[in-house]
Amino acid sequence: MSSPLLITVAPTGAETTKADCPQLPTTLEELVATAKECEAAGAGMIHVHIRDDDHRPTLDLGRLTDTVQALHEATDLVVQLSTGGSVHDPLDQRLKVLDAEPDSCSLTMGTTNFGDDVFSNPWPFVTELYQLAQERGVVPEFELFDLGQVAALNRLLDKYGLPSGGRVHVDFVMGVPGGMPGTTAALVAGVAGLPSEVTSWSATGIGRSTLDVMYASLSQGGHLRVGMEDVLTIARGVPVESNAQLVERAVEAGRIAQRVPMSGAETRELLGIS
Ligand code: KMH
Ligand code: ZN
Repeated sequence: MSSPLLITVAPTGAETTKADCPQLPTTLEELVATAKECEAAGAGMIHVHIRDDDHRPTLDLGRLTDTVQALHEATDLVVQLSTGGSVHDPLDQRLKVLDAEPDSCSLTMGTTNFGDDVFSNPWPFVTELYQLAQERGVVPEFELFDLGQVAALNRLLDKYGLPSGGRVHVDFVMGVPGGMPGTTAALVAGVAGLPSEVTSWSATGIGRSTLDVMYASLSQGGHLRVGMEDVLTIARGVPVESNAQLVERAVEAGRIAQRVPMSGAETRELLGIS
């Protein structure tokens, strides 16, 4: 019997330049077209970073609000805004992302070395963002870059209770230089430490770890995140042509594992989004 598979697409990210990767969707038109293609291919949720007119990462509230609206008009995908932004974004601007009223927001459970940079998520910021999401009815996806962040999630839920909607969804982001490796062993250790309140989890492997993490997640009953935020090659030395290509590959891997892609409506139910 087949079971449902949530495929989240993370099409843009904040760390790759348009110059290095012209096929990266950086304008609103490109993002909406990508979202439609990925929904048709089998995605149920989109994890969104936006860019300015020069294709640089921005947390401009007007643009974020327009983006949420445009994605809702064009698709039935769950719209998740990144509160991680880029490694250079200040914490106060990252909190303001919730003013754009997304369905969901990413919420990273601790500070991580991120290549040569630092992705800053001090505990007071994490707790403020979490309580703001609870107040606003925005459903967080807890992003875990390291095993210590699994413990931090236990601590957060113990102290502040359940998110809006009562479901707890987690995404393991693996293989960042500075975070946990993208290996089956690390994923199994992470899953074993998850709080009992967790109702669903997905995983994504950055760069070369992408396939290892995809198969490890399927083997453990997890969901998947794919997209050009996380990987820019479809095979060694072969550039990704589009985000839909990565979604299609995830659908095919899921099919072999007897998993069926979830629609936006099914994803809303999974995540407790009304
Ligand atoms: N761009 C990374 C530093 C998130 O979206 O919440 C952080 C990130 C996580 O992408
Ligand atoms: Zn992101």
